[in-house]
Amino acid sequence: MKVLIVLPTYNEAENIINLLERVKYIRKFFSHNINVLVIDDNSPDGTARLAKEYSKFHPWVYVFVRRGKLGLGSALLVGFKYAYTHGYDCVISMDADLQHNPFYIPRMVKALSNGVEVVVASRYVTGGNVVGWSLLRRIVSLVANLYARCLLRLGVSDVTTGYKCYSRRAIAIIIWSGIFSRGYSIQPETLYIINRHGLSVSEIPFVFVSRAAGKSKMDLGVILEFFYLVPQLLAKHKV
Ligand SMILES: Nc1nc2c(ncn2[C@@H]2O[C@H](COP(=O)(O)OP(=O)(O)OP(=O)(O)O)[C@@H](O)[C@H]2O)c(=O)[nH]1
Ligand SMILES: [Mg+2]
Repeated sequence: MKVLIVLPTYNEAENIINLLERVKYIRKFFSHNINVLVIDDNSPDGTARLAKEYSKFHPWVYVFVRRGKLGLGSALLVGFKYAYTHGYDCVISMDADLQHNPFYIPRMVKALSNGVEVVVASRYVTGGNVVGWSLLRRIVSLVANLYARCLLRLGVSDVTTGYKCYSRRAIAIIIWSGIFSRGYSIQPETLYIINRHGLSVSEIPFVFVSRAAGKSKMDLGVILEFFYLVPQLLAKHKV
């Protein structure tokens, strides 16, 4: 099985090498071939330069730099298209800030091999958790999650997590359906598309840790955009 990790980055210079080293460790013990595609939006802190340096000595790392900050959703879509056209069987979307521990990758890929089309690393199932978030951040996340879940009628506990594993078939359907979100609403959007097409989804418990380094790109604008865009997904994906 050919696995691609899609890593969108914006100002993650303090995290990127640490994360790639963790992936390197997992690769040693994993029977499948794992590559990484970093999609950087020309981060002013030099994330792309660091990733490119690393890729010179680690040929399983590819780096794609876009001209400016074009959004998380559009970065993921670039990664999905790359994975599809390059024949990957399985695609993992992951944040580059060490909140998504690569330790979960083998478990996610195994769940996918058992016939599921999408595996969600879920903070909100038994055994999952969020460590280190303020009360306000927890409330915002829970409300956003509940809002998207109810509006889109998704049977998944955690619809806002960015840590997911997709089969080739799921990726093909997502690309074919088109992604409307430029930003964070891509997380429920991919699940909505998958649900509309009747593909199976499973969740594994996942412990999310708050950022140790670098700045969050989540701000009030991003949150408001999320709440504004989610209802529009209903009209965009009618199938
Ligand atoms: N290429 C690209 N990556 C982005 C963009 N916005 C965010 N990212 C990356 O997407 C991932 C998620 O963004 P975060 O800022 O960590 O969002 P979050 O995890 O919801 O928020 P925190 O918990 O505060 O970290 C990180 O790897 C970011 O660097 C963007 O516009 N373009
Ligand atoms: Mg993050």
